[in-house]
Amino acid sequence: MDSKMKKYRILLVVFFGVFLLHGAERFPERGFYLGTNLLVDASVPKIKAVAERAEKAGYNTVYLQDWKFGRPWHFGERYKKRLREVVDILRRHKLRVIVEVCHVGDPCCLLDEMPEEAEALPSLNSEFRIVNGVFTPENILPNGSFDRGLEGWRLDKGAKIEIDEKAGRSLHFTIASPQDAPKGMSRAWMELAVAPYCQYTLTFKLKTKDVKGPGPCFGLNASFVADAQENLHGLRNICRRSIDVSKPVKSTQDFTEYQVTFNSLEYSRLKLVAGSWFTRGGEFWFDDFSLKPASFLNVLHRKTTPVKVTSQDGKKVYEEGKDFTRIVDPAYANYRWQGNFDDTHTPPVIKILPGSAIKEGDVVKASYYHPAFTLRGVCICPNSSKLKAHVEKQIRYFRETVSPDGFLLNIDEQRSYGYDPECVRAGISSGHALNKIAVFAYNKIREIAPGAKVYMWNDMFDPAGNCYRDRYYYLVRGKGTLYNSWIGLPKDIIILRWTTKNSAEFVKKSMDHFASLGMKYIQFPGYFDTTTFNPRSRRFMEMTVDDPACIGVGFGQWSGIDHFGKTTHLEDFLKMVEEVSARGKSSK
Ligand SMILES: [Ca+2]
Repeated sequence: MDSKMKKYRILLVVFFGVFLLHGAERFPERGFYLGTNLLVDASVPKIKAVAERAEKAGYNTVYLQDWKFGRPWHFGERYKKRLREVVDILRRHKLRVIVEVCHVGDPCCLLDEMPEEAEALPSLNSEFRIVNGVFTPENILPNGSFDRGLEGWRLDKGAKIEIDEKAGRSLHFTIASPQDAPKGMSRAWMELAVAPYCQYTLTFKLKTKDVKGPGPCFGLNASFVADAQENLHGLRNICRRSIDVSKPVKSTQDFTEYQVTFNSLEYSRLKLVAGSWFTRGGEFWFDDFSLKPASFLNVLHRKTTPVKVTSQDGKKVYEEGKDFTRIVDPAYANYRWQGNFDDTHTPPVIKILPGSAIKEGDVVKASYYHPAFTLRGVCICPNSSKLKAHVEKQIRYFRETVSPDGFLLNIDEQRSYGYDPECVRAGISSGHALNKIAVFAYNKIREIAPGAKVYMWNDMFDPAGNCYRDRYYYLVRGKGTLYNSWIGLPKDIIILRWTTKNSAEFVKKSMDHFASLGMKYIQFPGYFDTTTFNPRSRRFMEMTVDDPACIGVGFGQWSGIDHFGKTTHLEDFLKMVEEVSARGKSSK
């Protein structure tokens, strides 16, 4: 190598050394979120590979997640050994290890150990007729098979929707051009009288032909909205999912049956909306809509969630095991595998017993509780009497096993609250309940692991996240009850500030919110699960570079460990951060 080249190389090293120092100085914490399954042996070499890359790229912190963290003790010595092995690997690569505890939100892995503590919704006075000795719900949706044409249905103006006599007299949608779906919408809807606080099951059939995008479900939906006004926008969607995810819709398929279950909550009128949102082309047919009270689907058995069956006038109370068979759903938290909640399976069959006071043809009323299904599953009740002891057990387990550098309170996406008898009895707002559990966990960590840092996601404590002042948040009872959830939070909880809202305005509001509380945050500028690098992340980093409340950066990828190998986003992210920090300095 000639001396000129040598000099050039040395200069290059010095230059990049200074360059890297900028980012390291500006953002002392450089972390990444790592979702794993430690029970699987193959996870170890994968974690090793990611740790090597992370060290090389300049990361110094890992936020470690595994659904087994909900009850790690359940998996015995083998799991303890694995956890220690993995934490050793991460530390050898100069990564501080932060473990997730206090899982309050959707989905909740604490329920694996105590499934009966799920946040519950009441189903009150559902009516069943006894047919052939079986509790049988009746359909309340008129003209769901279109035998009387479009009677009772309304259609999006200008959309190409008609009855197809040849396809079983079904409702036929055609999107040959954007004009067939004004404003991207092509929908039919019906307003229905329902009983408040009743678990209902909607079934229907859907056929498709060459349907195109926008997403994996092709934007086809059958959902329920409440707070019905004349237009369909700005309504409260009380139905967890658009279409049964266990049977995804294909671009072309023959009539296939779907099931959607929901609770009517406080509403006596709902809109059923079926059709397409932003589908880009193709044809589809809906038929055979039917809406019935759900037959004890996922009936919940807890002391505070009793089951009651009476005569139609409510005067006679019937006895379980004497007048009718036991009301149990074997698939409760046990669908396909233990701990799995599901609302698409066949409900239990309840029969009258010999000598029963209930007679064939009678109508009975039944009241019971069932879990509230939200985004991906079920949340725990934040007022559950067992929650605090469980969170303390988690903290002690990790302290004793690996003594983590910090704990991440995984309180996020608590999409249901307030209807459970435990919440009603507690008489506090959803924001207050989440605040209480956060402060409890914080104090326990201070007591059990005094040197460890405490982290928490922003969304349930952020007015620019999920804490709206004047809107509903999914199945949380009442508008704005999450607002003020942040009052009195310990100031040294470090916020992992991530937002799904890709708008600079929301990110700025959220940053200012935590700064005004005197709290520090780690900036998670969006997600990195796509194949192309998130283009907005740079903008969000530029916004935060001069904010003294921001003490670090976080790389957020939620797709699990296998996704790391598919892109170089992990490295590219810190490079982008370095560039932004260097520019931030030089512009001063
Ligand atoms: Ca039909």
